[in-house]
Amino acid sequence: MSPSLIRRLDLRHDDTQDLPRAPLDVARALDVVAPLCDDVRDRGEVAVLDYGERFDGVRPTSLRVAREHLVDALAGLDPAIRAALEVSIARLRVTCEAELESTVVTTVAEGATVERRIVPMSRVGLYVPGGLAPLVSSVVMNTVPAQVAGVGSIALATPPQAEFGGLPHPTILAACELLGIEEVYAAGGAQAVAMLAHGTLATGGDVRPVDLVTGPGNIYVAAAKRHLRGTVAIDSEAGPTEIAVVADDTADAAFVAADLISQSEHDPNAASVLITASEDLAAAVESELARQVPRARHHERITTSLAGPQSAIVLVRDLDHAVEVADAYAAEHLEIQTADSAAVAARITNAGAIFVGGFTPVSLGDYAAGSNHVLPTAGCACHSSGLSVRAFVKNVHVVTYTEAALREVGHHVVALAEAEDLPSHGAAVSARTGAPARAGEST
Ligand code: HSO
Ligand code: ZN
Repeated sequence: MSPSLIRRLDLRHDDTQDLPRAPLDVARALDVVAPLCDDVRDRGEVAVLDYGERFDGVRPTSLRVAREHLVDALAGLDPAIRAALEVSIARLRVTCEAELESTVVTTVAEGATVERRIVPMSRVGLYVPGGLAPLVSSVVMNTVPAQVAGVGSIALATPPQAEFGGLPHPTILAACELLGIEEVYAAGGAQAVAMLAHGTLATGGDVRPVDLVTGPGNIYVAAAKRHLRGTVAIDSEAGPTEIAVVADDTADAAFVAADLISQSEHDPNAASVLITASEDLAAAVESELARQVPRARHHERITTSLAGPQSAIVLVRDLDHAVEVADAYAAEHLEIQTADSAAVAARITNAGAIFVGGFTPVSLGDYAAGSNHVLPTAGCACHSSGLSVRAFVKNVHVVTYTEAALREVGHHVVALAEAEDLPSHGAAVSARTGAPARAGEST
């Protein structure tokens, strides 16, 4: 038998071994990315063009993509791709509209209200990677929640392509036009994130800085987001794709293998992990991989991804152990293909998104499930969420008390202010309620 395309990691008797993880070190990439971001801040568009020339191999005549290129790209779009994009947009829009939180007014006591007002971000920057493939679906996944949230001003950056004379890929431009995004920049990588965060007004350019940068990308994009957090808000760090599948004997090995391959197709650094207690399934998936991988168009990068230390078939003791390992791994995408997939899914706490049952592959979610595919990677799903309308809004508490309502609670404020040795805080209340001010306080 030929050697397996993917290693096995047996945790049945020793589960102290490290889970498969990409050997990517965002902190190390910061050494390169931090000075690059500062250079973009200091030299503006010329620096963005310089880095584009170096990393993307092309220097566009203009960073801003002229509207006519967007219009032409949509006119030239294959009708089948347009139809698919329209379905993808419509499904995601339905989810986003349903998930948009509304204003809540709480009456805390008579005459005392706290309103949670939902306010969209004013201006956001969306990043769409070029990488090994033009991720047109990422245009949809970034844009739709921003638009549904009510963001007034949207800029989108995506790498220039030498093949298209320094313009971004035409399908990406077509999707921008379909979604009504007019401010598109042919800028990629960390330099694009820095350009969006700092803007270029201070260096004589036209790019206004944004309040938030979202979108997936490679390790340099992730490092730039980490470096610029604070200058701008960012969504989660979404690095190379990961899939974990929790499966038992009832799973279809051909489906499991196809799904592992689908995400390995993205990137030699993509991670594919099967978590199972069944040796039979493990063996069946190994032979399915051996059958399916050579037929795949991108078999080289798929083979590299599967063979990497970030990928493995993880053998566990039982389903409980599988849930424990899946939670510890905190996959970007987690599929559950077990006898009662919904019950297992309900027990998972850490995952970017969970795909339940044999007929819900990750690639459905990548394009047209109505869910978002911009998700936290590298274990960040234990503290971060995937992109949604929530990322594009802020909550503002609007507090309103009548005089009577302030009188009712005022003495409690005074007491707590005293406890913190901040008596002037109490005095600001007493000045209104007429309660006697303590010696030495001004009213
Ligand atoms: N699986 C990727 C998203 C994507 N897949 C775009 C295909 N196109 C990260 O979630
Ligand atoms: Zn994908």
